[in-house]
Amino acid sequence: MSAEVRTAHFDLLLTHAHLATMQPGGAPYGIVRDGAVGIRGDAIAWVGRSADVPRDCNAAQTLSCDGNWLTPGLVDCHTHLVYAGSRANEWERRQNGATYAEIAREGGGIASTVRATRAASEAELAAQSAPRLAALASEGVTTVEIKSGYGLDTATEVKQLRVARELGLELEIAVRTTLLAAHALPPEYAGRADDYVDYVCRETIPAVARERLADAVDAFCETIAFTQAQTRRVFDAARAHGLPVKLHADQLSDMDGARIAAEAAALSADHLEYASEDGIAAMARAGTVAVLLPGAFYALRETKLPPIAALRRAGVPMAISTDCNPGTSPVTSLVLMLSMACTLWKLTPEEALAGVTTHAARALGLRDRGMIAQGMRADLALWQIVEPAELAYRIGGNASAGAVRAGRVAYWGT
Ligand code: DI6
Ligand code: FE
Repeated sequence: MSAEVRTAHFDLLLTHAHLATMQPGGAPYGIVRDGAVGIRGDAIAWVGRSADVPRDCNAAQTLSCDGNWLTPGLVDCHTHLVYAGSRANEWERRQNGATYAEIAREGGGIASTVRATRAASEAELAAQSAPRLAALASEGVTTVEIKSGYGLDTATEVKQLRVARELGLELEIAVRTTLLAAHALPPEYAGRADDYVDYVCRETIPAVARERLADAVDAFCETIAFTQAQTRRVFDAARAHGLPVKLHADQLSDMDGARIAAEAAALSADHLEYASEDGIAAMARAGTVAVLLPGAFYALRETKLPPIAALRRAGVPMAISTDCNPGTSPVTSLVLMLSMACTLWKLTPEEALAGVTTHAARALGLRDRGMIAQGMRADLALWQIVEPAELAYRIGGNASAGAVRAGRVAYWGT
């Protein structure tokens, strides 16, 4: 090792920002007042107070944050944003008294989105989905998970995943993809759910794994979707192909989904309104993250609160996400979910912010982001706010004043 002291070099130096680093164990939000962040390549090389920036450092570009707040780039860890068509018409019928079940019997609901998604070309699907991803990105979101699940045949599931990956490259957002072929029963398999699960395990999962199009596999375990045994078969097939799993668990009824997810060492169990104490204890032991989805809770007028106090007591990390989908959560603002999580469920503003940063990253198995710390990926969001709680306090409007993605300035200035 040379003892020579080298001048610090940064490709980008951000100064005069209050930092909500979200590093645990210290000040609330991991706050550093009048802080600075030095970035080299796509990673954070230095974090500290502006006054302590090495005097002899050379920075290719320096930007003052003018006393605004920097947080980690936000992570939306559960979306279904690649789909075709609209369900606004069905929603209007529901407002006028039709029930979800009636609409489903007439071939609406998930089936109508499946028809539109199958019929759309890759270019049409991308064109319809891009504004949703762009809307998230305009509010400081730097990583987005996108699920398939509106194809329900191998070719269309592959098309959805490919479009998701392409949109990430085009819009320069980090996209993680999840195969959700076990989302609903396609019409051609009506009455033959086990045969469809066979097909998913024997054809769809291997095809998607071969093309490396998915980072994880998800399933919907529910009375109106797939049974516990079917869910376990999907998980076994995913494991056989080296893919981690996640689960839509206990959203509408207690299916013991939290425990099934934990037993499979799932990255996350999502929704969880009806999860049991036993299921939560199993999640804590397995290190499975709870992904809570206030948009779906709100849009479905759900009255059963997710078991926040029990999750907190058990020490299960809670992530918050949009669940962006055309049926139960037509949401394209992750920041709005902070308000809903705090107001509807009494999360603290600090828990909510951890839910869209540190814990959301963990729900995707990503250890390189979700925190402002040396060595982390340089994904940062700048906000024109006076304190971090303002992110959850505001309802509407966009306080985003800048974003850095993998070390590159994506936008800057309001
Ligand atoms: N849970 C939901 O709330 C959505 N999917 C799921 O697994 C519903 C999706 C839709 O109605 O299109
Ligand atoms: Fe979902």
